[in-house]
Amino acid sequence: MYTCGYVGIVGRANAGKSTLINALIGEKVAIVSDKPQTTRNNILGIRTEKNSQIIFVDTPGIHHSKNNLDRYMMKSVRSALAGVDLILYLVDGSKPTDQEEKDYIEKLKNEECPLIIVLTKNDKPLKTDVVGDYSISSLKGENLDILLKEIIKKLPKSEKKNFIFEEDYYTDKSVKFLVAEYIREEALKRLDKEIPHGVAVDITRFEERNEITSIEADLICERDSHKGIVIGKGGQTLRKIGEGARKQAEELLGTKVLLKLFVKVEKDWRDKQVQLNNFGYTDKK
Ligand SMILES: Nc1nc2c(ncn2[C@@H]2O[C@H](COP(=O)(O)OP(=O)(O)OP(=O)(O)O)[C@@H](O)[C@H]2O)c(=O)[nH]1
Ligand SMILES: [Mg+2]
Repeated sequence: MYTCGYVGIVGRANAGKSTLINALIGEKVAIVSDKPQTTRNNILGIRTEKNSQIIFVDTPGIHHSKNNLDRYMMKSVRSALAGVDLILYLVDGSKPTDQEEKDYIEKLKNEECPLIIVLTKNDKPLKTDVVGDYSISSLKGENLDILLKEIIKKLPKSEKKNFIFEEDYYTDKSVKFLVAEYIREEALKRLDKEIPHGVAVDITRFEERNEITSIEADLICERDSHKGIVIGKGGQTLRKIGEGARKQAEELLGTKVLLKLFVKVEKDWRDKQVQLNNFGYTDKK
């Protein structure tokens, strides 16, 4: 018997969705940060074993829609849920859960799609009163094996091999997309307050020659005042963002990487219709 299917990972911002996907895939397909709303696009993480292929759909965290970026992100969540065979709803177990989220979970229970409720971060003290089916720690790898078994049990089966992706694929995203995301992650790590949500990355050059990949990218922020903060004193912040992203890109690509970053200001890019297709990463060429 073969198993293959889509699993939508949903939950509030910061619940640990992307961290879980990376842990289950064993590769960094989705960036992680302690700031809410890190993930902006639906990203597939694919785990293939001998008799099973699980396609995880990472989604932006659920929240109220404010601007076009928010609305786009919530549309991503809905479209991810429309096509899946199973929903994993992640509740941050280390925080009290508000009524709004509890209502949302009740709504999901009434959907036709099978649902597993997972409490995350069980390496920290339990603060939620939501009753989960599983309690995991992606950081410690705790209970991930039993969760995986349950996921496989609940996905569609067939006599013939029914895999959707080639067996060595672990994401649907290009290396360019991943590098842009790594740059955004390094920026999120080093920026505070409102700025992180206003940062997008545009890869303007990506060339591999003689085991060296030359990459140039724009870090796009919303205000002139943000530009100075992204660059930092004597260019220090930007340099650190670049160093971190270069290391991650070298690991991904297996080549030496030369990375040049430029900071640009595009006012209100979050509300611009043109960018609605691919927030957080633009690929104009
Ligand atoms: N202690 C602990 N922290 C975790 C665990 N899983 C995730 N985190 C932390 O929780 C924070 C948010 O993790 P993400 O994986 O980015 O959360 P997300 O749900 O994808 O967030 P959005 O993309 O913003 O919706 C990060 O600081 C992670 O390191 C865990 O098992 N234990
Ligand atoms: Mg995420």
